[in-house]
Amino acid sequence: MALTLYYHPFSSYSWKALIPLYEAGTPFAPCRIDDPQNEWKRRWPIARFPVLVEEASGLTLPEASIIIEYLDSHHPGPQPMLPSNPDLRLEVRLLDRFFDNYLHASLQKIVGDRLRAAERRDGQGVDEARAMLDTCYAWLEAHMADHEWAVGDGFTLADCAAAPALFYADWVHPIGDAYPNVAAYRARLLARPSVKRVVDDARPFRVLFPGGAPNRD
Ligand SMILES: N[C@@H](CCC(=O)N[C@@H](CS)C(=O)NCC(=O)O)C(=O)O
Repeated sequence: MALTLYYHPFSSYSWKALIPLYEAGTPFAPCRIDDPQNEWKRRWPIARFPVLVEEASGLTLPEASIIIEYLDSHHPGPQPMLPSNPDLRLEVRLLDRFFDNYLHASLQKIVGDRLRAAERRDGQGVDEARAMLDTCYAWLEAHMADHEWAVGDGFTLADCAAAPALFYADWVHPIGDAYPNVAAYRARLLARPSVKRVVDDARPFRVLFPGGAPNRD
């Protein structure tokens, strides 16, 4: 069944959907959202990406977590992204929400603020986002003390959410030495071939990072 992924190589949420596609080796047609021919906004007028389309049926799936859940049930790879054990599955979903709603949303707030005109900047919002990142790092530091991956023994949806969130969060609000378990988890994620691939494919775009990309990773 032919799949098209509307995405951008530098986009953190696109990485979240690309990682499980690469993990499973699932074939798909990549379609960049800045390609003027693309149908992305007609398919999803909310105009966020990634969006996955199953061409035969026209099924249109926005939201990276939903895309991953669909891939896991219709194009499964060797490593299930959602475990069959209901308790573990619930924990995976919880960690996925943690990474998206608190970590990823906070880093997006900081990056988004850098794109605003100076007089429209939201200093209080950015301070709150930085405080939330500190809270997230502290919570994750304790959580990762006895975990290799976010949940259970294997790489899951929660790790797909964690990889882009921690990658870019560290750029705008460094994890530093205070959170060694978080830093080690981020390094483990970056060493995984599927994650390494999205990071490498995005290198040419680093010059576009608002505020400048650090010279590492
Ligand atoms: N909740 C969405 C968030 C997707 C999202 O925020 N994508 C960013 C790119 S990383 C985007 O569409 N940015 C365009 C914009 O904000 O206008 C998901 O989980 O896929």
